[in-house]
Amino acid sequence: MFLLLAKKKGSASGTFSICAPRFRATLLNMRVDLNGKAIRLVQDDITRVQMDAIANAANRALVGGGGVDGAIHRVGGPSLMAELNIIRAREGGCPTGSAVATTAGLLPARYVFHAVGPIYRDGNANEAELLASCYRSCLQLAEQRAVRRISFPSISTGVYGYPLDKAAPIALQAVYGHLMEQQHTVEEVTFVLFDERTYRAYERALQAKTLAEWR
Ligand code: AR6
Repeated sequence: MFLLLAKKKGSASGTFSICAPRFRATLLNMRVDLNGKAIRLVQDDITRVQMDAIANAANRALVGGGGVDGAIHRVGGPSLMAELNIIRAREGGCPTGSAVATTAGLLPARYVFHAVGPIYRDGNANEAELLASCYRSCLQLAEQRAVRRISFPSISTGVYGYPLDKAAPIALQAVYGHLMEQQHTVEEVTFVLFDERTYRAYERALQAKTLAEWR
C-alpha cells in the first residue's frame, strides 16, 4: 500500500515536514511510503543533504569532471580523488553501468558511490539497462555497507544527454524494485534533483508509477 505525500512550493500548510527546518529555500519535495520504506524527491544540491551515502554521476576514468561530480569533489575534498586514484590503479577505472565506493571526506555522509551512467546515443545502445544497472550497483554497495539512507542525483541526464522523461522512470523503477525486497537494509532513497525541470520529470514519473501500482 502506498502513501503519497507532497508539499508544494509556497504552500502554507504541508501535510508533513520532510526535512529538518533549514533557513534557506528548500523548494520542492515529495515522499512515497512503501510499507515502511520510502522514496523521496527533493529539489536541492546533493552536497548539502545529510545521508549515509551519496551517489555520484562519475565517468569511467574516475577522474572527476563538471556537474554533480565536480560539486561532490569540491565539497568532499581531495581524499575522494586519492581513494579513486587507488581504485583506478587497481582496476583501471569503472565500467559503464557500475559503481565504486569511497569514503565521503567533508560531505555530510559516510560514503560516496561513484556510478558511471551511459552516454545517451539513440536509445538502442543498451542505455536503459546500463542506466538501471548504475542505480542497482549503488544499492548493492549500500547493502554491503549497511547503509539505510542514500541519495541519488539524476544520473546521465546532464552532459551525458539522457532524455529526462526516459531516465526518470528507469531510475525510479530500479529503486522501487530494490526497496520492495524485504531482506534489504536500505530504507529510504532520496533523489536530490538540482533544478525544477528535473524535479518535475521525476515527480511525473513517481506519480505515474504510484498510480500504476494502485490499479
Ligand atoms: N546536486 C544535485 N544534482 C546536481 C548537482 C548538485 N550539486 N550539480 C549538477 N546536478 P551531470 P551526467 C545535476 O552532467 O549526465 C561529469 O563531468 C545536473 O543538473 O553532472 O551523468 C562526470 O565526470 C543533472 O540533472 O552528470 C561525467 O564525465 C544531473 O546532476 C559526466 O559529467 C547529472 O548531470 C556525467 O554526466
